[in-house]
Amino acid sequence: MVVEITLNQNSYTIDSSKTTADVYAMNVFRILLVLMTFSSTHASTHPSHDHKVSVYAEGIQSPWGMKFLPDGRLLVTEKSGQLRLVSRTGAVSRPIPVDLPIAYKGQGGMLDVALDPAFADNQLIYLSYAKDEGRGQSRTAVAKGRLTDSGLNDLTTIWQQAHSEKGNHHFGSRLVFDRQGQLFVTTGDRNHQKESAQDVTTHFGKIIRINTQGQPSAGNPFIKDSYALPDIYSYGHRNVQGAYLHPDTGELWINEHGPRGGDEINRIEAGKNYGWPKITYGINYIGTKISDHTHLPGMEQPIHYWDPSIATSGMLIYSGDAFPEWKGHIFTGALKLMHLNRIALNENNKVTEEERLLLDQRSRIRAVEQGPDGHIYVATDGAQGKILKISPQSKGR
Ligand SMILES: [Ca+2]
Repeated sequence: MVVEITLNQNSYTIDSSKTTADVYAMNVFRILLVLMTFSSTHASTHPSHDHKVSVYAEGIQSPWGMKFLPDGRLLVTEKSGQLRLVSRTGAVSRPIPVDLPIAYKGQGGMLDVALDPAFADNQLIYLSYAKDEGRGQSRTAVAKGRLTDSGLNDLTTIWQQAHSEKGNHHFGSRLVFDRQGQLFVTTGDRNHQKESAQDVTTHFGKIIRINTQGQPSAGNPFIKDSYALPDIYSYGHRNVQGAYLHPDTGELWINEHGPRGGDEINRIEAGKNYGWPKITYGINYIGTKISDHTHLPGMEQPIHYWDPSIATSGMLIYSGDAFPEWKGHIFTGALKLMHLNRIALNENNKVTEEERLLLDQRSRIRAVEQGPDGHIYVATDGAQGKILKISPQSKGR
């Protein structure tokens, strides 16, 4: 049984079976929480690590993806189709133009950015974007280019979804390199194609794994299957807008938007089916059912789900030294419920703790990254987007 308790800007979730002893322990825990809330002048720091929040950079238009360069500058995508470089002191560069056919509408636009594993030598970057195909059609695509002092050059699209679709919803899309130098691309079901998330002859609702030329990675699960698309790594996803390589295991972890209820965190394994829309913890926005099932054979259960949906975007599994108590914790941006969500897991990947950070910012959180200093950097959505920096409160740091 999962019990969520929301108190004074903090939310705690504890896992428990239904034994009397556990219910008793849970009640004691609840009472302790209430006491903590009333005895603390600043309850939002409990049980959290002490931290402070500052504005690192501002005036960025709808930041979507960001990565730190080896020299410490932060490269940020703007959804409308430019890049910005943020200096180590937080100064924001002029827009760097990106010459791609970007469908900037609704959830579409320029999306994520990844650095080539050999970026320091080759200056190559990868951009995901909603590609405009005309007549209201678009598809998720990935481009590759060279970022130099003169701008972004040699730009070519190396991968795109096999089919385009109408509408402006559910493009994904995060870009993450694995330890073999292969690139994960997350997609969405484009809203109109939710049944296609189960169909391995389409790229709707899939996680893709390609090499730096845009070709299917050797060793992909369906590469010898003449029926399935060979670049598919996993399927049955709705709209994956957060992804991170686990710092301990090297596995891909993701978050995905559910419908009304049912946003999920998933640990991705090659060839597996994550269930959408056959199984879900959510319902349609108008209140009607999507499926009678939350479990079915052959379909993976999420590590965690949120009901109500927080509207997930961005993901970080923390591995720095600035916040020792947060090592291994999962940070997820929340668009709709406007916070940075922190989750702790035990050794069996069961959620033991949940906290909502940055609630007082009242901002939709789009992206989260760990800085070279181990501090946590968060991009807020909107025309006047900011990069917020979360730093340890303790003196001497
Ligand atoms: Ca699922």
